[in-house]
Amino acid sequence: MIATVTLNVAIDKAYVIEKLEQGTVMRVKRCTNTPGGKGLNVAKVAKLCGEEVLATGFAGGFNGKSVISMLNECNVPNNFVEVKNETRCCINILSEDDNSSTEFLEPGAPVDEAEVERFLTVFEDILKTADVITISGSAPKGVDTGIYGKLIELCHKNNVPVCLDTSGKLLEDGIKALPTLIKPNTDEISALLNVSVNNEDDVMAGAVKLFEMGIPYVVISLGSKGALLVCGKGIYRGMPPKIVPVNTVGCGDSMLAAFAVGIRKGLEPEEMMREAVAVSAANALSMATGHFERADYESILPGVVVEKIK
Ligand code: TA6
Repeated sequence: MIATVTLNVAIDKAYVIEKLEQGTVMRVKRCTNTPGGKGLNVAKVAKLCGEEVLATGFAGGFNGKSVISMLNECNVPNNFVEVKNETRCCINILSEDDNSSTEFLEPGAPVDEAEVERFLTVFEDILKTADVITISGSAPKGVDTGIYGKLIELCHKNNVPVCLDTSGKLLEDGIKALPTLIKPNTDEISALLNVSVNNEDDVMAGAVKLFEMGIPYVVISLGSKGALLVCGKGIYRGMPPKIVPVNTVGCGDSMLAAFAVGIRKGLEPEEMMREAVAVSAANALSMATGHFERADYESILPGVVVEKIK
């Protein structure tokens, strides 16, 4: 079972409009509401990959109840700590004229110490049955930036592999506990290592440095250019076939989900990379965040190229 941690759950609202024009009244052509927050995208995608999942974190208010009922409707098992403040919304404006995606991510309402303590108790219980843990995204106010490091240490104590996908101080503090896998983007590598990252050589050098710090799998998502993986068996590069994306929100989360599935299955790095690139690209063909159609995945998979660079 893959348990996904989302401390900052959201209702993801995607609005399709013709053209984004500031200072005007825009009529939305289509809108979708899906359970959001990076970790919930991971849970949804891991389930679509055929895995048993359990989503956990904080959920509060009417929005929190609505997220839980949407997860129950799509049969995503969950065990959230109910908090008193309202779960946030994240808006994604999809403009048809230029195919752009503009996201507005609310910070999320604060949680208090007692709620954090309740979560840690729930998390330690989940560790008794989880095969892999994923920890994704931002955290609400009231949560110390060392929280992910604390969760990772609990995973190590229980011999459960743990994948971390976050940014800023949460990532900087989290990697000190040496998670099994991280998936930083190029800006996050630059901030973590205090180096400039201007080309793929810089990206690879940064990923190798993070691997040499003791993180067994370092994945760098390169968007439409695929992904890079540095691990104990070498350096791999995965490339998707050319596709016309519909909504790229959730692609990074989909990639993380596929790597977590690969770790749970004990796949070889090459296989892990192939699956992750195909799942991430298939997510880009779906309007909903953290979703892919099996047919899209199956049509993309044969076109994925994975090469062992070192
Ligand atoms: O990556 C996409 C996404 O998960 C959206 O679904 C939206 O919920 C946002 O990112 C949340 O990001 P955060 O880092 O705040 O969890």
